[in-house]
This record gives sequence, C-alpha cells and structure tokens, in this order.
Amino acid sequence: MTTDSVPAAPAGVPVLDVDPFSNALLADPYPYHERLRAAGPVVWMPKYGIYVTGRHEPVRQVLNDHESYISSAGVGLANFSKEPPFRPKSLILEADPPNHTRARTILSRILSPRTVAQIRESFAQEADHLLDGVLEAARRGEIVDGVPRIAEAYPLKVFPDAVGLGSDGRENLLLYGDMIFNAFGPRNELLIRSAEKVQPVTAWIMAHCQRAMLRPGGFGDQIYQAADAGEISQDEAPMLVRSFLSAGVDTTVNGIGNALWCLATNPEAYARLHADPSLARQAFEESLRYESAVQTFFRTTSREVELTGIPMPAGSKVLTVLAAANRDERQWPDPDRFDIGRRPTGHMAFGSGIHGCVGQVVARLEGELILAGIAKRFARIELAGEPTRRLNNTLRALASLPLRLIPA
Ligand code: OVV
Repeated sequence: MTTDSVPAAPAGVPVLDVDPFSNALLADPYPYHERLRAAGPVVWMPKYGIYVTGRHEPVRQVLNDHESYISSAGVGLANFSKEPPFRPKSLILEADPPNHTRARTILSRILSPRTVAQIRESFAQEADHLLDGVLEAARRGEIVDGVPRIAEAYPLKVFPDAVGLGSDGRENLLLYGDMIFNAFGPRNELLIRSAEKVQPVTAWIMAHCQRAMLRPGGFGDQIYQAADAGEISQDEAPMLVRSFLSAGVDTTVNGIGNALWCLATNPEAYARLHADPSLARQAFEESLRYESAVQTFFRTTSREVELTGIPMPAGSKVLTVLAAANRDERQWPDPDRFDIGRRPTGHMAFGSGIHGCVGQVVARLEGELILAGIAKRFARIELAGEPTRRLNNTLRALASLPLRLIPA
C-alpha cells in the first residue's frame, strides 16, 4: 500500500502509532498487544490506515459477522478491490458465501472427525517412530533442535502423506507457507525477501496440485472426486488442493514448535504433563492460546459498520489480533500464565465463525500425538541454548529450539 492511499484518521478513535509488522514488534509482540488492548476496543493505526482490535469480544464479533466483515477483499493488508491479489485468490480463504460455502462444504467433509478417526492410527505410529529416534539421540547425550527435528519433521511427514503427495520436494511447502503468511502483511523486507525465492516454489506447488501427483483416496484426490461429482468445476479442484498446501503445514509446524517452547520454558507444566500424558490435548490447546501460531487476520468492511460503538466506513481494513485476544485479561484469568490445567475454550488461534480453521481437527491430532509421545518418553525438557525466531508478518515462528531432553 502506498502512503497516499492511506485513509485519514477518523475522529474519536484512539490512535496507536506503531508498526505491528516491524521486526521489533514481531519479535516481541506482547507488550504491544497490551498497549493495543489498553488503548481501546478498536484503535486506528495511521501507518497503514487500518482499524485494529486486540480485545477478545470485538475480535469475536468481527469474525462472527461475515456479512459486515468480508474476506473476498483479502484477509491481509492488501485490499483486493483496489489492487490485484498477489496470487489467484483462494476459493475458501478469500471468499464469501455463497462461493465460500461450496468450497467449505467439501473441505470440512474431507477434514471431518470421521477422517481423523481413520488417520489417527497412522499419525500415532509416525509420531512414535519420530520420537523413538529423538529418544535415541537424547540417550546419546545429543542436543536436539526441536524445530527441524520435531516441529517440522512431523507435519512434513504426516500431512503431505494424507494429502497424497510423494516424498520429494516437501521443503517447498515450508517456503511457500512462509511466503503466503508474509503476504498477509505489508510489502516490507520480510515479504520482499520471501517473495524473491518464490518462483520455483510456486511452480512446484501448482504442479503438485494436479490429480496425477496425488495418491488415489488421499485428501487431494478427494477434492477431484468432489469435482467429478459436480460440486466444483475441474478447474477449481487444483485451487482447492492449493489451500491444503498453503495452510496445512506451516501452521501446524509452528503450533508444535511453539508448544515445545512453552513446555521447555515452563518446567512445572511439563512435570504435570509427564505425570499425566492424557493432558497432551489440553496442553496443546493452551499453547495455541498462549503463543498463537497465526497471530492476525484482516477483514474488510462491506458497509458502514459500528464496532463497540465506533463507526467505520465501508471498505475499511480491520486487523483482528487473535494472539492479543488470546491474552485479554477481560476474557482469561491470569492470561500471561501458561497453564495446562485450564481449558481455553473460545480462544481465537483457529479464528471463529464461518472461516474458522477447517483443518483444526487434524491440527489438534498432530499436536496431541506429539505432546503425548514426548510426555511418555522424557522426564524433563529444557532449553539447551537460546531459541531463535523466524520473523513472519503473520506467523509466530521459531527458526531453532535447542533442547536437552532427559529420558524418563
Ligand atoms: C487459512 C489459510 C491460510 C493460508 C492460505 C489458505 C488458507 C488458502 O486457502 O490458500
């Protein structure tokens, strides 16, 4: 967005003059989230000419009113009614009903609880296999980098397997995800640098959305079956497969990476999980609240609309800070405490409303199986050095997480 297209500051709206996509705020967002919630239910950020909310209730309201707050104009900073999308629009993410409904119906059928029951056993075996390897390394006294070794390795194995991809070139999925989630922010250095690498990655992704690349019966092939049945056109099928490849890996990689970080830095919580591995699911959920892998999404107002009494004109970009809502003291007792004993129902890490994460049952399955597998094998899990971050305009992501895992 160029500066001359930034709308003027509206009267009566608290102003917060920060750049939420700066390296400093991405590296350490929580003090800014606190200022955001304190400044008001909705604030104006002059740098980008956007409304921003970091409180739980207005975030929930925005996400649950898909008629006033649309997705078809993009769920990033760019307004697709003013500038062309950076890639052909997603049929589900960047769509409104009724188009959205057709795509959503297909994906929610493929990613249903019934599917989870079918894949659970093989996902559990892969978690065991991976973590047995980590256990051997730990017994040899090795320091394990939890990011490549666990957080990346596991989703990169099980999810593309379930989609039906071959094993070559899967690292492209991480590069592509990094680019997609950067592209929801401004054209800053982060986006420019991840976009530089993207041509061959995009070509690989689009090639692997073709039916011939997808194992019969897998999630990808099931989309083509829906096209065979006339639910979507044959041209739309690869575009829906693209949504799996965009949203299905980087999100769970960082969800698991952040959960490992939470447990490594909260030894009492880990002790509790080790004593009772059946807490794994709840621990993963709490880590989603505490360190939301997807930090933000935008919506665009379709009409003049009031949010907590603040009027916003049609065509306004509204940033919902999911991660700030997830630590809103109005919603959560002691929000800055990582507490695996709480049930953080209503957290916003998967969004809410008709666009709420369609893959959340699979994401939870992966998180649960990895955390339970770790809890059973290791008495303690400790940082063995400073973790490093991979800054991204949307994702809360680690580059490395050196771990000392002490076998049980
Ligand atoms: C939720 C999400 C993130 C990124 C991409 C997509 C969806 C997509 O549908 O392409």
